[in-house]
Amino acid sequence: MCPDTGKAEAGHRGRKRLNAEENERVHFKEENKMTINNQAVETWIGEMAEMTRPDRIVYIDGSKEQIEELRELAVRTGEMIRLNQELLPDCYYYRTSPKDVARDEKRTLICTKTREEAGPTNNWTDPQEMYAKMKKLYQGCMKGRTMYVIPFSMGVPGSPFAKIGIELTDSVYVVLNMCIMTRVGAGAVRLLEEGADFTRCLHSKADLNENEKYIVHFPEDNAIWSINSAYGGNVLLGKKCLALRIASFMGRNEGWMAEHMLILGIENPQGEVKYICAAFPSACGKTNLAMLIPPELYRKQGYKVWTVGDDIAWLRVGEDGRLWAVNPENGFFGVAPGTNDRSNPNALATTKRGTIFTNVARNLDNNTVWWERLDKEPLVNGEDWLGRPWNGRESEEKGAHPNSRFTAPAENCPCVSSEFNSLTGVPISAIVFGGRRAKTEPLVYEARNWNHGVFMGASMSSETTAAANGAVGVVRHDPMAMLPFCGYNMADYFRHWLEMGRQVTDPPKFFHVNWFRTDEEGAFIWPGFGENLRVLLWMLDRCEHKVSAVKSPIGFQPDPRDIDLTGLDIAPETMKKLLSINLDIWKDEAAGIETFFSQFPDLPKELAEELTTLKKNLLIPTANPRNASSSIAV
Ligand code: SAT
Ligand code: MN
Repeated sequence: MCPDTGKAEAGHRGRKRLNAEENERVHFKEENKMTINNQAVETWIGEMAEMTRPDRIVYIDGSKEQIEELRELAVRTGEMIRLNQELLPDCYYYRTSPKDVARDEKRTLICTKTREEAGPTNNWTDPQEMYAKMKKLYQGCMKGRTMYVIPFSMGVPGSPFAKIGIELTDSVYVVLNMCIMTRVGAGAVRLLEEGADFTRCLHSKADLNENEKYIVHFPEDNAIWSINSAYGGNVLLGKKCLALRIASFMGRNEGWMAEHMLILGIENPQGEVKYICAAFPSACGKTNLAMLIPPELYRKQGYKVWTVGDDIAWLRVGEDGRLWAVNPENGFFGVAPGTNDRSNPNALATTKRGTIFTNVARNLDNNTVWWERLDKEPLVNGEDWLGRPWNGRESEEKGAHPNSRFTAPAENCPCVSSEFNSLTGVPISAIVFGGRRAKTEPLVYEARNWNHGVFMGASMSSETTAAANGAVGVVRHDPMAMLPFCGYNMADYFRHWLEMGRQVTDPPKFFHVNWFRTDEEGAFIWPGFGENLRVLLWMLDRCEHKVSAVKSPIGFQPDPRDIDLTGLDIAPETMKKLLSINLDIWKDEAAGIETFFSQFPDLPKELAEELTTLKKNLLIPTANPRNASSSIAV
């Protein structure tokens, strides 16, 4: 932004005035001053600065030096704590305000011109009304602060999948997280200078007033405004806000899909890799599945699992008629509690360098971090996530918040895929839907075809978790795990899925899984974690037509003998139980799906037909009794 490059007036005026007021508390080296030669960018930054009135504006280039200066600044101001640099090099610790610990779905809005465009599952307000309300809140909110300008790319810059954003924020924590989670700097700037459109992301922590907290999407303007929060999902605007809500809207208009899915590759002993996408709601084990370590038996045979992504997949139909996926992120924002050497050694290894830990407990003996189930040794001389002295042997309360997180660079991950930075992505063989269901859902079943797969995703339910504010453990419908992340009317979203199915000539197969089925005592029956590979391998065998399946009222199921249990202490009867379907429970499930669907006046007819088929298969009388045959449609 140097004055002699002849940029837009508004931007320059704003910038000059701000420079005059510049406060020299932080000194950034001259070479870190960037330019973004794009008039729309300049004008927008000028307008936002005019409204929020920061003392100074700093452009983020993503360089190591600049990141280091910001870390030092955060330590000096007390915003972050530098952790033990021998044990955890370049790792930092951060606490949010105690009431700002998760995504806030009630305060997240989709502001399209009409309410109908946002649909019945999203919070909606008229965009002009919301802009007016928020402009008042943003007025002067950065006075005395620095506004950071973060040009970033979701996806590898230059890939046909990539989308560019610029986030303006007054939070150093946000800058440092964005530098891990997205590709910040030169690549994005180059595309902006070539005239790329960009998502206008504005964030201010303001005064963290929870009554004025808003995370607002204006999909028609390609803009996101967030205020009064400093928690990840509400403020790292490249993530859920851009890469899911705004991207799902773009995808519908441009013919691709943005999904809440992990992407993993399974390499067989012959060295062939097949890729799977899987959608699970937040905090249901996506990171663990994405970084799965094969059980020893399989490792010895030569099986390997490679991580492409743990949270978000962007999907396009390739020239070959297959579905191709990229992970638009560059890091992992994973749930810390429960991550350990047994559950996910790869994730743990990923957090050992360059990681920001948020709301975990701190070990005061060695200035490292701790969380529930990290190890068997409870932390004795610690500080809990609220900063209070904490002794895990004595305290009844948790040391780490259940939604405490690590923000870790993907490049640290021991099993990161060689395709992680691929411009074209990876071809997808199977799409998996799943959630936490204690009883209803069997371990695994397969859809009959694409439309049935879409129905499977659209009718998904899961128990709520600590990833969002509100009650935990309540079963709710969460289609494709996108209920909190779909940026437009969910009925249109289902329609878009069905339309994509018409374009894919070599489609993946669809499966539904449930790792969380419990016995009479409430204990999980299936061991989960690495053992889940056994179920994934059955799926791949199905994709390659190597194994048959059994017809059931809800889809194809494995013959229990076809899931390899070698080396596992699971009796064949237990496997039968895991795969069993209770028809009475399923009749209730079908009624629940019908009620959920009834809120969409223009539900695609294909989904209504799939529901009718399910009801027929469950022998529920349907409107036309002549159709209620006892034959199972599979
Ligand atoms: O807080 S995030 O939305 O980024 C993580 C999640 O809830 O999946
Ligand atoms: Mn997620």
